[in-house]
Amino acid sequence: MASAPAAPEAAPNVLVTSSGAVRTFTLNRPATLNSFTAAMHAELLPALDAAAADAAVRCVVITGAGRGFCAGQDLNDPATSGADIDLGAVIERHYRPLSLRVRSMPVPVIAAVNGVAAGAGANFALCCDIVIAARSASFVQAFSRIGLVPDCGGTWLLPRLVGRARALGLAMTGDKLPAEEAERIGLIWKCVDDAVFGETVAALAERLASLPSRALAETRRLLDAALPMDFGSATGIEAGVQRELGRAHDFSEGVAAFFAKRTPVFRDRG
Ligand code: T3D
Repeated sequence: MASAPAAPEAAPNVLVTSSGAVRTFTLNRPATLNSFTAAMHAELLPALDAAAADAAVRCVVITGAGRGFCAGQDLNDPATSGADIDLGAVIERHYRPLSLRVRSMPVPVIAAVNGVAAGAGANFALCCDIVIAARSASFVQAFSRIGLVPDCGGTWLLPRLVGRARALGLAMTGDKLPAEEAERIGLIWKCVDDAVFGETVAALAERLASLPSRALAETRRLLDAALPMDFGSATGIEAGVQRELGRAHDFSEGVAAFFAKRTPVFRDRG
């Protein structure tokens, strides 16, 4: 008896590719500007966990398929509609673990913002260590337009990145901020012409992958931890971490390479 034709496989919501030590995650729901669904979350978080656990990965890149980066929560997803809707549970189940995961990766994380980033999509990008955007991209704190507050870390990130006045302006109006302006006000690291976006991201990722991953992850951790501290406490923590890094491979390798006038080969990872 002839077997039934195999059902067509659904496209993955997140494409995962590797090039050398760089792992790239491409949000892959272009018809809705890569907005998040429960299914996409179910692919993305374990994939990030796997990258964190893989010693061969030394830099992570997150980007979007098609003309958008990510339009935040998919407003058609069943989790966000219905009488017994509990958005707090959605945040606790998906966005909070995702933002915490990104901010505790043992390697640097680049948000390569190829197009519009809105709502939780914008703040997901801002959670990353380095945000690089194509000139045609934009950032939208879309929450106020639908009666919500910034999530995915937005309330913490925005005032720290751009100050209270701009944070409130962006969050209350929900206005679209062009990438060039986002760079000018310090919301993101850099905005580059669309024509060179891909190659610029690839070069940056490769460069970050060659740097001492453990020291880079500790740098992020200390910068975040120092924000609410006084100067004395922050310098005390610097001393403790520097003590540990000073005993690790990458420090002796970096110094040896400096004197030998050669490129260092780093290998430590948090
Ligand atoms: O669970 C919870 O709700 C709590 C968590 C909340 C976190 C959040 O992220 S809340 C914020 C949710 N996001 C938004 O409100 C953004 C909604 N989208 C927009 O405002 C605009 O689409 C953009 C400013 C991002 C881009 O505008 P534009 O003109 O470039 O594109 P478009 O035509 O509006 O969108 C293109 C298509 O994507 C369109 O579908 P169509 O008409 O071609 O069939 C549009 O409906 C769809 N789309 C865009 N964003 C979403 C979406 N579909 C579902 N959910 C979306 N968020």
